[in-house]
Amino acid sequence: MTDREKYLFDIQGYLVVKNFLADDEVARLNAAFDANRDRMGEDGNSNTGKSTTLVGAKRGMFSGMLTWEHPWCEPFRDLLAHPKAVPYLNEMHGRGWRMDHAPFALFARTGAEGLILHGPGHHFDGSQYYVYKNGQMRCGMVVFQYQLADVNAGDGGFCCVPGSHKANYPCPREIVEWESDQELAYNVPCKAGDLLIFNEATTHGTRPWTASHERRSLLYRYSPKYLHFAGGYHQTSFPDWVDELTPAQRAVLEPPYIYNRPLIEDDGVSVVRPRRD
Ligand SMILES: O=C(O)CCC(=O)C(=O)O
Repeated sequence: MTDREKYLFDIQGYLVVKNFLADDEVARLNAAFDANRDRMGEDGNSNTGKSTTLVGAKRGMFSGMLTWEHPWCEPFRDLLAHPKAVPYLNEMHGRGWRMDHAPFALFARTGAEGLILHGPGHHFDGSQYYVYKNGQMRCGMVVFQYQLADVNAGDGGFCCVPGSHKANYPCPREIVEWESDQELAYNVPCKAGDLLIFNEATTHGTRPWTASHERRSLLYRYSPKYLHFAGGYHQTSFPDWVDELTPAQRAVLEPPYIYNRPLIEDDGVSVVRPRRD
């Protein structure tokens, strides 16, 4: 993570890493979704509150991609410990972090609804936070959102209030519901292949999708090694398919604990198991 990236993430609460995925990685992920279109369900997290501006058709959602049959699961498994992502996670969480929730993808067509702004705001929440101490940042859960289609300014999709991971006052309801000060909910432009990283403590949500092309965003969430935010892979025994993963990918699926934990080195491949780190 460069000094520029650290600065931007620190003041904004989010960061765009341009051209993170190569064209062939984007193509493999999109091909997997296209081949499994019938598995798309409705967004289970739909919440527009009492907003009149966020309403629309339900968004599409994919989940369970890690368990799809070969070859479709493969591009999703490759993202678990992507060698380019590992240095960002080591910087944000310190060494030792893990996948939180199962990955899912948000798809939207013109007229799809938005989602109210959320995030802990002024409360200290031990699972969603941002702190800077002793020359280093530490984050609660962070989200890696891979864009598989362009998001132009104003298209809709992910939005956030930049800098709000350091907010002191609660976000007023009319802003949460996108009824006032709409420009505050910044719709972050990206190109297909870009990676948008945001801290879950940054006030964020979704703006209704207005573009004629489809929204395709793929989300992986990571928490520090001692923390689990939501249900998912916090099992004490792994499912059989985990044997097909590399040691680094398996390390990402470990349950929350510290002592004798497998830690992924910055090269994204080597795994070490120090007694304490
Ligand atoms: O990208 C989006 O549409 C919103 C995602 C979101 O709210 C979340 O990941 O918590």
